[in-house]
Amino acid sequence: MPESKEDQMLKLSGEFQQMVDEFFRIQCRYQAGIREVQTKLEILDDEFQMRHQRNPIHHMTSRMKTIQSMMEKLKRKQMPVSMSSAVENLTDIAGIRVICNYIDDIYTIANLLASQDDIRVIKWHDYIKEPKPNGYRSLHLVVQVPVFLSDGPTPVPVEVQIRTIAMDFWASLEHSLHYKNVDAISADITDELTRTAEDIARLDERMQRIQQRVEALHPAENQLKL
Ligand code: 0O2
Repeated sequence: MPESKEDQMLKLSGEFQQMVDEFFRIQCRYQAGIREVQTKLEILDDEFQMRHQRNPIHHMTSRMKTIQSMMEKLKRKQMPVSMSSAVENLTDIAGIRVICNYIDDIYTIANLLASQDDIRVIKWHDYIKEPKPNGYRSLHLVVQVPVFLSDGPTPVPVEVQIRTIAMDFWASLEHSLHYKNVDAISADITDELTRTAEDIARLDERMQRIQQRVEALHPAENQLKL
């Protein structure tokens, strides 16, 4: 006899509940990964401030991907839709966004983080040197950090997106425009958005040059030797 609609619904809600339970079990591990990496970034920022009298990091945000967003991504990638599949196949369940003041700061922070002994870089994607066709710019890393739990160290992947304030301004607005009405955006609006991203990239380069000129005025003061 074929399963009734009620039975199918019950089965589905049971499977969903199982997924939610598993999500809460793994959440603690990924949150710990975020805290480990965020602390490393804060320490690097503090040390840079002490040496150079300025902070390379403007601010940071972090997030855990929602169950819905994980399942959508797995479906899109034609992978099994389950929590164990998410853990196995997705490297952006835990994410940190680092907003830097200048372009050079992005690479300084990324290289210092990547060179730490307990960090393993599993992805380095430079959308600044090679922007996406729509103009999106950002440096994306996925780093694996050990999290020390009661049963020993567990490597946890954390996606770190590093970009300037200007790149973030564009990405946030572009994201919200698409979120509002994805189908109605015409080609000329898309082109205009891409041109805006290029204007913003030029502004970032000008700000970087101004910063370098200012730094050159007082090199000794700006390089505190420890
Ligand atoms: P959310 O909620 O931000 O996480 P991969 O993970 O490498 O298999 P994927 O997911 O395509 O493949 O990786 P990619 O392109 O390196 O990075 C995806 C994330 O970068 C997105 O996350 C966005 O946060 C950001 N991003 C990438 N392209 C764009 C873009 O064109 N515009 C904006 N505003 N952001 C972008 P998610 O998964 O979309 O969601």
